[in-house]
Amino acid sequence: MTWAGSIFDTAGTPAERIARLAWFLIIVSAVTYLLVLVATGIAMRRARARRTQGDLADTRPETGKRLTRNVAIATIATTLILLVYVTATALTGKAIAWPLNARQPLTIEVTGYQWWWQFRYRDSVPSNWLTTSNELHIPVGRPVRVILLSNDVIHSFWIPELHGKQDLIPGHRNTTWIQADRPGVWKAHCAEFCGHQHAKMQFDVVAESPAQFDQWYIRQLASALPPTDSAAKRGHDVFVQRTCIMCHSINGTEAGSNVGPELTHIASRPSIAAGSLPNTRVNLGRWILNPQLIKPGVRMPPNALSPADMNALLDYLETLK
Ligand code: HEC
Ligand SMILES: [Cu+2]
Repeated sequence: MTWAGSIFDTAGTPAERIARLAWFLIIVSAVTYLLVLVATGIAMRRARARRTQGDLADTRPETGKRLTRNVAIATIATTLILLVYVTATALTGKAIAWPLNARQPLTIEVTGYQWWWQFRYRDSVPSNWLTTSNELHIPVGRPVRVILLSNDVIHSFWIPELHGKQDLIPGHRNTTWIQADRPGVWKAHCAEFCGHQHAKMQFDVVAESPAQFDQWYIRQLASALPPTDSAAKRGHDVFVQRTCIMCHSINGTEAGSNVGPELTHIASRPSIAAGSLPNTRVNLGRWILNPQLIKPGVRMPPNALSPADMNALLDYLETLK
């Protein structure tokens, strides 16, 4: 499992403004903290110097006046700093609001499931709506409006390089937006504890050129090709005759259930089980045999397949590019 990137390694406007605010708060707070430490140190040295002179309490009137003045200055400075913080935070909030003049935004509906992600790309033509799982592709330079929904409990959508966190709440529609200003591949996380396997609820984010994005989109929209060789054909039969069909969909076959992730193009994805494992043949086999060993409590039952059936099934899944 790889940990997500950094909020300081920004790739888009909202994240960049948030990082700027974070640096501002960190630096001003650090300097303030150092000044307080220095002042405390000076006060302690003075007190000790007085004690060694046997002078326990300094009761001179000018000392009292000086102290009153210093405390007043410090109080005013603290209030001013807090006001500056509030203003900077409000300005950042304004700067990262959805740009009303956004041209040709892409709209993606994100639904959180325990413990995986479903992405639905909206299009003005209904037959061009695309449903994928656990991998989010976006075109560089285009604003993406993200509608956040949940199928069960509260999750949180977080791509550190692109924006702050936003909750996915059952029965409620939240929205946020992202825009990648440079190409990149990132790991994103669920950022709200959502049960046993919350830590293994990640997704891959790929920001690519508009042309590459369009190519990806067209490929994903296509139905799965019917298997050609005999092993893959047998694998297809295993898939539709076993329980898989109750929970998964593969466009172009009779499998059309949405309990688990969409598998039409599973072989094109870099990872499986919501970013928990690299998508290799061995990992796919381990996962299908007993997903409970990889994500205990996961909503997919073990599958005691014969080695021949398993190999055929893996051959078939590998054709789903
Ligand atoms: C009771 C429902 C159910 C059944 C039956 C089921 N699955 Fe799953 N499957 C799921 C769920 C839910 C997930 C997502 C688990 C997670 O990552 O938390 C999943 C994940 C997967 C994944 C990983 C997908 C990804 O993008 O991460 C593959 C591959 C998969 N299942 C294949 C199969 C195969 C093959 C079968 C039949 C042998 C099968 N499943 C049977 C519910 C099911
Ligand atoms: Cu979650």
